[in-house]
Amino acid sequence: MIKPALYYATLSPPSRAVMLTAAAIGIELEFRPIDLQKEEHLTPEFLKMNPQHTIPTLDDNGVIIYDSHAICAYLVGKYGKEDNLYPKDLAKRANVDARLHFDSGHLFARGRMLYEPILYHGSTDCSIEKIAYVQQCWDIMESFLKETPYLCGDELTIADLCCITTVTTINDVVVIDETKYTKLMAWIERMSELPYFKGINDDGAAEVKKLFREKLAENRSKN
Ligand SMILES: N[C@@H](CCC(=O)N[C@@H](CS)C(=O)NCC(=O)O)C(=O)O
Repeated sequence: MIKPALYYATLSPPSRAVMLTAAAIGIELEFRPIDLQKEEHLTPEFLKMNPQHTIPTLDDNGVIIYDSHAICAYLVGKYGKEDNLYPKDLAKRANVDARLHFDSGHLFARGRMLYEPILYHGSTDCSIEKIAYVQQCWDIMESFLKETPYLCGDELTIADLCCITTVTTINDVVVIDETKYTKLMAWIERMSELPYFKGINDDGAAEVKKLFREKLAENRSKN
């Protein structure tokens, strides 16, 4: 079998979500690193493949898929031996889809509004208001986890794999009050115990944390 190729960066939370999903279902990917700082996602070749110029992007023998959530669902459907990570049952699947959209539309989107201007556009705006807007997601996630160990119930799904990479990347700036969000903290701990988790996630998350602090200081020194 020719391995599906993943265009990715370790600092990208959605790229790490796809890597976690591949590890969870036990398939190997061919990794093709993309350096966003060098604008390798804006080359004509990359834009031809993905006009949205985002990573992760998957090339599965000519089938091109972008958006991590779509990629994770595809990989489980095509290569997963079981459907637990992305159930075929329509009601269960809708629940997972809703949480994937929560990551896309709320969690990652709000985080990106805080991080991207500082990392790439010289901004110094790390205001309490911007942070508080992302922190609202902790309330929502605490509710999701009120009665179950995972975001969609008793089983791990791709919704957990997609949300955890975002949470563990931004949780130093967008602080989680450990006394208030006990379910969320327990979920983070539970996710970090997955055998493949730390090796895939931790370096990239630490890289973003360091880069964010350095860029914020650099941007402030120029203002
Ligand atoms: N919803 C998308 C978001 C992907 C995304 O925004 N990736 C960032 C890196 S973390 C990126 O490619 N940024 C470059 C750009 O948008 O031009 C997904 O889940 O794949």
